[in-house]
Amino acid sequence: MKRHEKRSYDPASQKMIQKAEKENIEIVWDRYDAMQPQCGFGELGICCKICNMGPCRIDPFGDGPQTGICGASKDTIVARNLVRMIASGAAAHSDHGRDIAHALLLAADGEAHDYHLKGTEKLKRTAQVYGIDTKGKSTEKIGKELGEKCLAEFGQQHGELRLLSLAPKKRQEIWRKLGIAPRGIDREIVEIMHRTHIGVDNDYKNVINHGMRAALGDGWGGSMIATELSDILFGSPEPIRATVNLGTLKKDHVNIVVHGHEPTLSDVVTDAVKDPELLALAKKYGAKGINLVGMCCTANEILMRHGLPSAGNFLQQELAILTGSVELMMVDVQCIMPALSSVANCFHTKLVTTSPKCKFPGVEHVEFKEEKALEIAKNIIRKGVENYKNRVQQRVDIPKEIKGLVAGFTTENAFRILGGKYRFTVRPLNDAIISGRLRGAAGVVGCNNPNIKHDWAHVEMVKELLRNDVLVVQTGCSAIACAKAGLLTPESAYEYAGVGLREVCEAVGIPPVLHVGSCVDNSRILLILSAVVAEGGLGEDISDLPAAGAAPEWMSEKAISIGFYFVGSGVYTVFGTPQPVMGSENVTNYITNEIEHTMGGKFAFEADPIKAAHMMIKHIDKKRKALKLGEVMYKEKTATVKK
Ligand code: SF4
Ligand code: MSK
Repeated sequence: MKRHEKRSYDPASQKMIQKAEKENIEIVWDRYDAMQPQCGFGELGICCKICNMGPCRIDPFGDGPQTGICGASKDTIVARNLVRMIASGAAAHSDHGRDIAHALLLAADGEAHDYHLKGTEKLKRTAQVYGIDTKGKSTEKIGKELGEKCLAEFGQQHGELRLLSLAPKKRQEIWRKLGIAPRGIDREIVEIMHRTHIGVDNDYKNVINHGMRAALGDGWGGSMIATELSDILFGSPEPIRATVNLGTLKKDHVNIVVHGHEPTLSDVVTDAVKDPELLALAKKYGAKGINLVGMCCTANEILMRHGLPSAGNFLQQELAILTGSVELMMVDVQCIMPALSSVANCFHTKLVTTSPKCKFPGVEHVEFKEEKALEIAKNIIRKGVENYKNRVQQRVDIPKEIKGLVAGFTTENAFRILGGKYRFTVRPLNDAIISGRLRGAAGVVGCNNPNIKHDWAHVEMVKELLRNDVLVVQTGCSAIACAKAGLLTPESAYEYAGVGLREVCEAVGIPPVLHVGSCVDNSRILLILSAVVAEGGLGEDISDLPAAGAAPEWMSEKAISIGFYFVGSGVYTVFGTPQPVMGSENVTNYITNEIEHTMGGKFAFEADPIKAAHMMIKHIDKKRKALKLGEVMYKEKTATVKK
């Protein structure tokens, strides 16, 4: 197998990897190779540099030191490092949620004229959860009260986050009994930093249980606030057809890529590119128009709400620039590789940062402010349009690969669709599982990582699940990976789904894989699971459901936080490569085994996606048995999957 084929499963990416090699441009896989062998202590999680007596490291072979200079055991060191990853991941998601709440307040106050509260139905429903009396109040007044209440939850010191009340009652009781119901979003993150300071918490289970509390504050707090308030501000997504992969870039258009996470900028950019003056300017420079595409989770935001194309996922950010066709890439926060500036320097591509939280040395910064959103967005687009004249057409090389997909599923509309046109109910989903037409459901989410062939694990895992009648729900870069492989269309049910799943997809006209958004939108999956429990017939808690989760190509600290809030909500969750815990048998055993007795969910690590899919299927079958459900309806498979 050639090098580019080993690096990516996606033919479009393979072409750009070859181009990088030919033109001697260093990209992420080259840096990954140069980093080998990677630090074994880091991989095992047994290096500590929390204080200046260190750095300390535990000898994994037992010959050298078995504690740090302060006496911290490997269990303590591993647990502390792990929960610090949760702190960072939860902080990233939650800060995103905070920014959306801030934008909602500005919009409600009339200070951010370019935003309007579009999701009025969701506004009322969410206001109710927060105990806001909506009677006789204007949309703006309700929005303002809701925004204030959500913002207050970041610094809340006592009590519980309001959105926890959306979880099944039994789950809420588990959290209370274990003392891990999050009090305030920031509070739990700060407490991680305190507990993991030199000389504080050295009981690994106690450390991890608090990490779980902070992660729950992400899933049922910061991330859920981000999702719900985004739906209120920008409107709830509806199923929508779109396209994906590098082939969405256009040879004869000004190509603008929005990359990062927060929809406050990208949403307004979707309006800015329609500006007649900018379109005329693009024509003046010889382009046929302005082509706006997304990258990573910003792609998911504009894909879900506007049907705009996604040029690719995490490992394709440099590859988009390598096409030579990108006039401008604007970035906000998270998953933006520092290497982008050097790759952009090899082409005419202009890189523009927009968040005060994410600047690059030597890269133009145009600060985004909600109060002047459209004006700033147009200003940035103009820079891209003006850069078209610098494009070297001979260097343009856009892979032809492009695939259609249907995105835009949400907790609410997935219910409506599954329940028929006018009903908001998951009854048909529950019935399909109870009857055995569907075996169960799985959430497959997360990033890419050069330590696994790009997209391969996502695609193969999902195909195997579909083939075994498991309905798949996706977010983030995982959804983009499967969309590129053609799995996110209703038609794909004929090729990939087992007989039962295909029947369900045919009956309701949905793809076998439901794309529910970006990484903060994993909170939608929590709400879908809660709705399935509430509908009845499948147990009393999320941990009773024939369901499982996976992050087969994870890389970010956000993925760790997501994993922990799923396990803490009762979900069996399989990560591809292990979390950095293997240096402590105790911590590994705790999170992959023991924790199930208290939380109802646990982790597993398996890099082979087919094996991992079967671990999930086995778990689903175990839950079916516990619920006394019969066997799955159809034994024969319709699709054949190449391994
Ligand atoms: Fe070493 Fe302990 Fe300091 Fe960590 S906290 S660096 S183990 S002395
Ligand atoms: S962008 S967190 S690589 S999913 Fe959300 Fe993708 Fe993972 Fe970033």
